[in-house]
Amino acid sequence: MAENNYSESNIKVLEGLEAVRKRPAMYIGDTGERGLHHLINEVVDNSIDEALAGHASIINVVFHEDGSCSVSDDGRGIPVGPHPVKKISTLEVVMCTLHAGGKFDKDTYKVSGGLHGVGVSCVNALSSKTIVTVKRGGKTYKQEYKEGKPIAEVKEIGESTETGTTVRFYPDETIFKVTTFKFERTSDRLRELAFLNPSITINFKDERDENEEIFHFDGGLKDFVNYMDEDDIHIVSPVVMSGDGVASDESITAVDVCFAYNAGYSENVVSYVNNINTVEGGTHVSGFRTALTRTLNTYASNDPKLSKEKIKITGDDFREGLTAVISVKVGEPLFEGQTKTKLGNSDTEGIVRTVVADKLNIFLDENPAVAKRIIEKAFTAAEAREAAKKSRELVRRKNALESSTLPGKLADCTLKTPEDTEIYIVEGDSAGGSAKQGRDRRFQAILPLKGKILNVHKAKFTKVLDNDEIRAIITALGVGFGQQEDSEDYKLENLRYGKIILMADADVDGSHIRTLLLTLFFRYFRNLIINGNLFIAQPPLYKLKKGKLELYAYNEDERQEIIERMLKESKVKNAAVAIDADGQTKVGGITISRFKGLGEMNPEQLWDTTMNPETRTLLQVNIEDAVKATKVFQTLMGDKVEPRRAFIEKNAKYVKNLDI
Ligand code: 0RA
Repeated sequence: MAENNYSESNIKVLEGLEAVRKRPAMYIGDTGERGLHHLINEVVDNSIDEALAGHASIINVVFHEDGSCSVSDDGRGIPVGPHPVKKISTLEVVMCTLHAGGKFDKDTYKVSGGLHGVGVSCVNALSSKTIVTVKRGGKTYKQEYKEGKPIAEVKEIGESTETGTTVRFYPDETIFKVTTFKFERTSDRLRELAFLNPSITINFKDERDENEEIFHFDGGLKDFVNYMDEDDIHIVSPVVMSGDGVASDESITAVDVCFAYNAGYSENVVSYVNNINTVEGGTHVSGFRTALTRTLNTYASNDPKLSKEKIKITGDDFREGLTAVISVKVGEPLFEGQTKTKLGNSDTEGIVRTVVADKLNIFLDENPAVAKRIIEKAFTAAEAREAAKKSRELVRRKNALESSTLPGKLADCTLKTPEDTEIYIVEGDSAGGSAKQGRDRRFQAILPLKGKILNVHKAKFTKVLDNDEIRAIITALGVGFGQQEDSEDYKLENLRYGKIILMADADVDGSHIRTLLLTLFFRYFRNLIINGNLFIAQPPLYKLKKGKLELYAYNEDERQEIIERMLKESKVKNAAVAIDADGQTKVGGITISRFKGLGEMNPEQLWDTTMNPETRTLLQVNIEDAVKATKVFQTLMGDKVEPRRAFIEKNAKYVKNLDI
């Protein structure tokens, strides 16, 4: 049988893919929902590469009713003939060899990612079944695999006048914790790819519920910036700057940048290298920032009307209200940083700087009215900054120690080693009091906050700095504060606690406060999120009491489970539900009470349910997708009311899991 012929020639290959099945997390990050959706990215990336090489323009992604996902393109089709070195079909080599992908073809545009790029063979290895169909040279070919191993040779199954590749895979249920694909998670990434690559059309269809989207954006990055700012009003409409430069290894670096200004005060810059979101920034981002500051400053100083003002405009002033997308294509990218999402190539900085400076100079000369608006906006920012600095200096002189002492309401822990310690940022004085009594003071510090904190999306930088609650957070954390993740004022090594835990009530007010705090961290302490320091405490929603036994439930399903268990143990059938005078529900002798606020729990209960590392659950906040986070905040906190209402209505039931 064909299978026998295969085992021999493929021993090495199989070893490679067995390693992927043994340690999937090493190749795709994790085996949860994120890893599952990573499989799709991996396959789509191959089709995008084929499109960037100029051979494909349409990509179809389908979620099938049987739980599989297929990705097809109208490219050249993966070659099916014998591989020059391995002798077996090239298709089989691509599908069953680690790192082969489409990337061994030296003539194609080389786009190798840091996060992706483990290849379609990994997807194959982690699927219970994969079917590849190739249309090429007038014929249609097919090969099928089980757990990454071919179950037969490549077969010719018919004729075709078209060309292209279809990969359909069934994620392995023995490897992934969940195997249900989520439409939103995939559509966000596909939309992003369509913005970044305007020559491509991506059709996305979910056959499980007939959901369908077509992503094609002729405007490219301009459309992307408009999408990011869809809930804000533009003062300066999107400006596009594109060009290229030669890198030190003589490959071409392509640069595409688009920026706009909205009426707000925060900065929204997202960046990509070879279509990968560089959450931690890097040389392409610093090249853009330097060019923007220098070019705008030079322009301002040449203008006699503007130069008579004595205030110096800084980079921060030019970034208030800035929304920008930076996309570069680099031959051999070096990815650095905590999550390998920071570009390290030093020559990229100069290339981006030159392209942006040249194109921006031309734009400013041709559009003096727009230039004037940008400079005036930056001047206003600079004036506000200077005024706030003066008032802060006055305050500081009055109380010389003020900025270096820890806030009075911080109950610090005794241990001083950040790896062991954590700080709870708690809403409200009464909950703060319970937390102070309930904590383990050796390693847990408590910082209670009063009422609602400032909405930093709407506030000027200087106003943020002057807010007492925010100042208390800044001094307690000790890392400094900055608009940028690489800001000079920002020293991660000075962080005083390894875990920062946000603790708020489980009601609407609590969720609002949590959103405001998340906005603050997202805007001004983004490094702490990237570094994995930020968490959300999960207080229980219900207490169930039967006689002496008290149990806590964190959601409705758990509540139901506990009730059923308690009823079964006491052999009660058809228990009647009653609501007593304090609004507590009683079922068969079980009293069910809903915790409205943290303040309702006594210190021991708070420790048992929410603070004891042995029994609590913490939700780690991660920047899965910076664009999505930016959009969520923009919608929740932006200028326009209608989209905010629509978002809240649509997501109300998910808000408790808000994961930025
Ligand atoms: C290697 C060589 C050639 C195309 C591809 C790989 C290829 C790979 C994928 C993966 C998904 N879609 C794809 N489309 C093409 C080109 C060889 C040639 O025709 O010269």
